[in-house]
Amino acid sequence: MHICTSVCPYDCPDACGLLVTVEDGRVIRVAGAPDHPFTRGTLCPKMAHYERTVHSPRRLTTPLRRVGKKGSGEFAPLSWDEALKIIADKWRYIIKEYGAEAILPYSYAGTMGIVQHDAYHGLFYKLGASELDRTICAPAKGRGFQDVMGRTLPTAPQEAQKSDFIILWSIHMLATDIHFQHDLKTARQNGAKIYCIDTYKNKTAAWADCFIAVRPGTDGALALGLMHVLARENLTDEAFLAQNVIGWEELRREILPKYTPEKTEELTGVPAETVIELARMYGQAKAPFIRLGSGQSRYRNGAMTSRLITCLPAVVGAWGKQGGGLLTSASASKAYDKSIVRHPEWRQAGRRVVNMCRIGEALTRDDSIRSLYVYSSNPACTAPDQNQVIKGLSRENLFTVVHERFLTDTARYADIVLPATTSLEHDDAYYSYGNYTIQCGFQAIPPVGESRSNWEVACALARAMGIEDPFYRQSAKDLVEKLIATTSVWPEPVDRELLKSGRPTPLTLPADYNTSFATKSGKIEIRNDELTPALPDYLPLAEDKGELAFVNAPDMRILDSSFNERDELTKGQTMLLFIHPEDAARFDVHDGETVTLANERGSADFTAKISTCTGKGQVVSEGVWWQERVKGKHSVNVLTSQRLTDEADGSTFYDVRVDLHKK
Ligand SMILES: Nc1nc2c(c(=O)[nH]1)N[C@H]1C(S)=C(S)[C@@H](COP(=O)(O)OP(=O)(O)OC[C@H]3O[C@@H](n4cnc5c(=O)[nH]c(N)nc54)[C@H](O)[C@@H]3O)O[C@H]1N2
Ligand SMILES: Nc1nc2c(c(=O)[nH]1)N[C@H]1C(S)=C(S)[C@@H](COP(=O)(O)OP(=O)(O)OC[C@H]3O[C@@H](n4cnc5c(=O)[nH]c(N)nc54)[C@H](O)[C@@H]3O)O[C@H]1N2
Ligand code: SF4
Ligand SMILES: [Mo]
Repeated sequence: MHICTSVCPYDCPDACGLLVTVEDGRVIRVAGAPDHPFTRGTLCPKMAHYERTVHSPRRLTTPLRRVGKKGSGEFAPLSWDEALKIIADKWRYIIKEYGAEAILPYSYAGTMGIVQHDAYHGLFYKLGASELDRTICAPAKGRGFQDVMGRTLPTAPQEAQKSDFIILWSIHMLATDIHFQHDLKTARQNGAKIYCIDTYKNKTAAWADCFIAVRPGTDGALALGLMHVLARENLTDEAFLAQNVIGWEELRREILPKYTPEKTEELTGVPAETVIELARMYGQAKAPFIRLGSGQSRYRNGAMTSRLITCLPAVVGAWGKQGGGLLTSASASKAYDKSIVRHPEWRQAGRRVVNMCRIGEALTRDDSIRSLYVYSSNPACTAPDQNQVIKGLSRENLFTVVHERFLTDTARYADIVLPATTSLEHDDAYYSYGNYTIQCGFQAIPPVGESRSNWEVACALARAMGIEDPFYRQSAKDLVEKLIATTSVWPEPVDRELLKSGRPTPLTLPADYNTSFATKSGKIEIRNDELTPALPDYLPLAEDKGELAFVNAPDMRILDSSFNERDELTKGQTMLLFIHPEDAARFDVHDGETVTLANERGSADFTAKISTCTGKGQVVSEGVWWQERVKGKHSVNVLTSQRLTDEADGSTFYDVRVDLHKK
């Protein structure tokens, strides 16, 4: 028996350090690594038994070939050599008949490890395949921040320990960034107040000292209302603004007069007196800290909303104050030079680019995509407009390959399924996007069954397609070592011996990282002349049809669709629909009844749960569930749309309206 260090590979901002106990080539226990500076030895309930995912009886252990109808899940095993030959033959034929752009890769962050995440990029560039714009998560949040702050590093979470006023803004911290709790508890012990702004009262909101409910997609107006009060009550930091900020005077003069507390109430549903109270708390705090999640960015106006919220810390001079600032996503990934795995120089000019949020449209518009290669993602479940995605995946003339650990909803539509390793069966280099820590995770056990890592399959397919490049003669470990070498350019020296040893490695932040601003002008750009409009202003959502707003939030038991394989984690109700008592009375809905939500894209069944956790006119459901775990035939994404955000072409999962019918 021995213990190895590792990293949680999932798409979660914490990137916990792990201690993995191995006996006879099997993982028998997984615990948190106490030496991780942010996660400090604890894990979330999902990962506390990661060994149950690694050794799940549901793991795919051999390549499979479809023998039934697409979607039926009927497959027969075949060897790796046979599977690779079928794929290579088919691709050669497709390239000859339709051109290489008829092949489309589709992936996201099933694993956050850089080598396995980016393993296939070079292969598809070399082939000249269509490219995927990876926009499904929250690019609009990043863009909104960047519009104001440029490349300034967001504030480290541990800074919040010294804050006296913290806002958890559209982040379900107890589900999605659970370790931030440690920092908040320290702040709280020192007297800090913690506010939560969300569209419904989830467990994080209940945990906070005060919950403020905002109407979906209207946070931009709330940020403007707060700035209106800050200006009116002289709670701004004029010295900081004069020295560090461009455009404050114009914003104050031209935009803010419109956003009185009363107008803000009308737009956001937040009572005028609450807007005033929140502005005073924020303006009077010595070191206010905002932790901004992604909820507010998944609307048509998501980038503008994020841009407006990003203006707030500048107005009160929170930057640079001990304990103050704004954390959107930590930029620890910048410590590595990912291009050594990705090979952007192999990209071929003029290739078609498909936005992954519009995969449904791309697969159904015409037959121009002839082969889809899916890895590290489950679009049949997690992509918007599920009916259209499934229509596309059902096309008989689409040759679909899915490289997966489990027979997901997407894998069921594959012609060939390839078994993938878990993070404990391969090597990789990781970073966190919620704190400034990086770490490597090395193989702890042999691959389960015949599973192979993304990197191994990318190498095998490159060979099968006649791509003879020395790049593909390296191991994943070689690439990890090269990535470690690239950390030499992070602003401050990285302890590379520690990184090589597989232990959590904190990134030192430059002393002035939150007082000098990495924008073109060197100042915080409330006015940004490169944008239209140059001054930010609220973008209202145009009304769609549908009586109710539908928010589909994260569930604590699963992570996107990952962990659906775990029966013990997913027990209890799925597809629960929170509905306000007045709406329940209006629709004559009772607790526990089955209700159907429908819009122009489709319909899904839910179990009604009458609750004041949600507001009037808005229903909420948590989790993105596999088909086998849902009540009727469809999960939430049958209702979500392929529409994109105002900037950065991001997803708009929460920008949904529906009608409700009783079953
Ligand atoms: N347990 C668990 N952990 C996860 C995930 C998961 O699915 N489950 N997903 C992982 C991934 S991929 C990501 S990107 C992160 C996401 O982590 P978060 O940023 O926390 O999650 P979001 O999905 O953006 O939703 C956060 C909150 O935004 C709220 N919200 C929705 N619309 C609005 C709005 O208009 N205004 C405001 N103020 N709030 C709104 C939702 O109700 C929800 O409570 O979490 C990661 N971790
Ligand atoms: N309705 C609604 N839909 C959403 C969201 C929402 O809040 N509401 N959230 C959205 C967000 S923020 C995101 S980021 C997306 C994420 O959506 P997806 O990218 O589909 O992520 P997961 O559902 O976690 O699926 C990841 C898959 O990768 C597989 N995998 C893990 N490791 C490896 C590996 O090393 N190799 C290979 N080949 N496979 C591996 C896992 O088994 C898993 O099935 O979902 C989005 N979808
Ligand atoms: S899912 Fe997140 S909180 Fe849970 S162990 Fe992984 S990184 Fe940590
Ligand atoms: Mo995400």
